[in-house]
Amino acid sequence: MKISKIIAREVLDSRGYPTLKTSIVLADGTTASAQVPSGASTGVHEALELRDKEKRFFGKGVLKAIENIALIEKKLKNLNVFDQERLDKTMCELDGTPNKSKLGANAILSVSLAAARVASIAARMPLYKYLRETCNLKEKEYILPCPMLNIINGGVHADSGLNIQEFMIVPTKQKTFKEALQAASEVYHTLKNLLAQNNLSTSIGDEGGFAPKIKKHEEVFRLLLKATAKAGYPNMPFAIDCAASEFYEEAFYYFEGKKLSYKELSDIYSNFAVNFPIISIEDPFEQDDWQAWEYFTQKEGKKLNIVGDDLFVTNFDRVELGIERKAANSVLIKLNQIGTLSETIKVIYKAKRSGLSTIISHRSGETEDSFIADLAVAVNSGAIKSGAPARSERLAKYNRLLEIEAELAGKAIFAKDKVFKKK
Ligand code: 2PG
Ligand code: MG
Repeated sequence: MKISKIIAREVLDSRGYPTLKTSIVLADGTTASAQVPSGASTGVHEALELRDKEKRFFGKGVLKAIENIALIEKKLKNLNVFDQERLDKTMCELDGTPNKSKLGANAILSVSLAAARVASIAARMPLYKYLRETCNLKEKEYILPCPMLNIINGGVHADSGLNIQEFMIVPTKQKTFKEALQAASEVYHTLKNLLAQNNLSTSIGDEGGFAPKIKKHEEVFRLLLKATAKAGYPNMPFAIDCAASEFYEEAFYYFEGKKLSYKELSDIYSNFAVNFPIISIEDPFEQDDWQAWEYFTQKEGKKLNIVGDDLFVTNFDRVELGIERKAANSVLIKLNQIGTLSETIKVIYKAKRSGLSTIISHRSGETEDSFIADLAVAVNSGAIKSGAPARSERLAKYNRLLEIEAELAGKAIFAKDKVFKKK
């Protein structure tokens, strides 16, 4: 089936900043669109998100990226929409730069995702099934990912003053995705009441988690312990995303008002993991502080999931280097860090083949597009993080997974704790 038209528009994301919504029309009139998310704690090695840098929207307009869609349309018109790899490769070649800085990774990704979605409709398949078939994935069963829900927001996602960006609950003990989401929602609302009782703010950050002004990270963990117990889920594990590049400067980490070496910071993380049920730590160190990553993975990698986000930026070469150096044991996967679906899938399977687990992730700036839910099921990622169980741009992904689980009734397994080192 041939592509006949590509149309892009500037729409607003969950933070109220511009992003692209791109539609593809096929020769028989079938049409579908995709929207692109945007990060705040972006890694320096990510593909380039093209912004206008003009007066409108404080420089964040995406009209130049939209103009580039016309160039992409010229190249992709009349190509077979079922040949995802060729479409992605053609766009990469047209761009010609290592970080997609000519056309913009946002422009390219919007087309890449819209192509997969419209092709799935043309093929009369649910998106997760289409992705599995078209990308030649050899997975046999379907695994519903375990959600990792960010219910306290810190770092650059909120003004809570906390260094750690995300405090997540991970409902690994439930039998189904549906039960896991229910448990998370009950903990979330219990936490809200606890915060209010303690005269702490219940306003929320970018990913729907609460953003109370708390100075000590330990206090947050204690609140989470109380909330999970009170809600009736005393064994629910936690995960954190430190996004440490944000509090690093010239070889030191500025954490809770102290200047720390990576070894000192490692000890703090190790203590957190001894005192609280933490099973996963993302970006504990700066994106190029390889020796810190190696040291910590050597020390804790058998017990904890150590997740590279800014470290790997969903980039094949960086993941390969990370595997060689044993710098982490898990890879965070974000489509817009690299810019095409095919490259993302290549990275996922590189990680899997090397024994690293994968977590499919949203961005802090999101839209109602639920593509990552289907992707997580297609590749059996085992885990997904999409923020709190609140705000529709976060729920779009979780709700889509509810739908997929129901559709696959009896044929899908819930990942639970399979992807985590610590049970
Ligand atoms: C992260 C993400 C998503 P951002 O650091 O993992 O939670 O944040 O999109 O701002 O990079
Ligand atoms: Mg992160």
